[in-house]
Amino acid sequence: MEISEQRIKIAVQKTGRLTDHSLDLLERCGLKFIQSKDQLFCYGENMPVDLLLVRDDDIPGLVSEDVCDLGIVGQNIVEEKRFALEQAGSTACYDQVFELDFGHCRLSLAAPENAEFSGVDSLQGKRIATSYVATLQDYLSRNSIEAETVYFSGAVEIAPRLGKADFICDLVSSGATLTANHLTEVETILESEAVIIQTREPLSDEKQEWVNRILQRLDGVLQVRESKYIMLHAPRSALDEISALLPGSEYPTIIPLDGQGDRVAVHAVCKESIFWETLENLKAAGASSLLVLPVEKMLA
Ligand code: PRT
Ligand code: ZN
Repeated sequence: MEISEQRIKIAVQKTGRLTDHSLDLLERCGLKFIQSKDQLFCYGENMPVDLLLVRDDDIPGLVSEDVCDLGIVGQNIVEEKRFALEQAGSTACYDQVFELDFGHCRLSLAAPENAEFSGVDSLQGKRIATSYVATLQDYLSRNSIEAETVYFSGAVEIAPRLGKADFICDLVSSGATLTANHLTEVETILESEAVIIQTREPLSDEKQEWVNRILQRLDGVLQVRESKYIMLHAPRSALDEISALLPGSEYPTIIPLDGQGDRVAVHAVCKESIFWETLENLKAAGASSLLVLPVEKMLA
């Protein structure tokens, strides 16, 4: 399959924690793909949009160098590349467009269970193993700490047991890996989730239009995830109280009900979860015939 300059290219992790979520999100935006035999490339069948399947660490570089127009990657990687470039006196050529609400984790410092840690000063003069050298350096210099960073490309959690480091700085999600290695999380350096990044290189009008369309659809997909459509009947006099109880909803639609006196139908999109408690409170405020429906698609 040929890679055309005229088509939008999105860099996505080939195999890893972000892959399934990234592909699922793009499919929900209406994109349909055929994967190449070497599995490094996906051709967009129904839109001029192709995917490059790569290692997550390469994604910021590919977007920065304009090989790809967009990329889906963890903030931890985006920040690490940004700090590394800054520390080398350079700057990244991409912008983070928005957060995608998956791949949540944090970059944290952890200490062996028996180690002394009474705050960031305990790191003074110590050795810290990490794959996130630039982010850690930035954190240490912001806190005026002189410590030695020891680079580990993986399995950072075994560094203290090997006698290679006093502390580690690594990604944590459930904390199970730390516990299994008798390590305790002592400080969070960075909160992270998957984000979409966009090149700063100007695009042709046609490509920019497609990029805007994809970003708008992504935004729509993220918005509907929590959104619910709620319908209820209520007396007109209770509308203020009922509107205030509808979570994350702007401008409910009010429809008169034939032959029902001052009772009206209220329809609203709620951008937050609706719990049983919310329904009970609405009922107590005078609402009846409550119905909550999922939202399939939304375009602002
Ligand atoms: O091959 P490639 O370079 O593309 O993949 P990779 O092995 O570098 O990355 P991958 O697939 O492991 O992770 C991709 C992205 O997922 C990361 O850059 C983060 O943005 C995000 N993410 C979310 C995580 C985690 N959660 C996570 N828990 N990345 C890694 N971990 C690791 C962590 O390094 C540690 O080893 O999981 C372990 C800790 O997990 P818990 O649950 O035991 O705390
Ligand atoms: Zn990686």
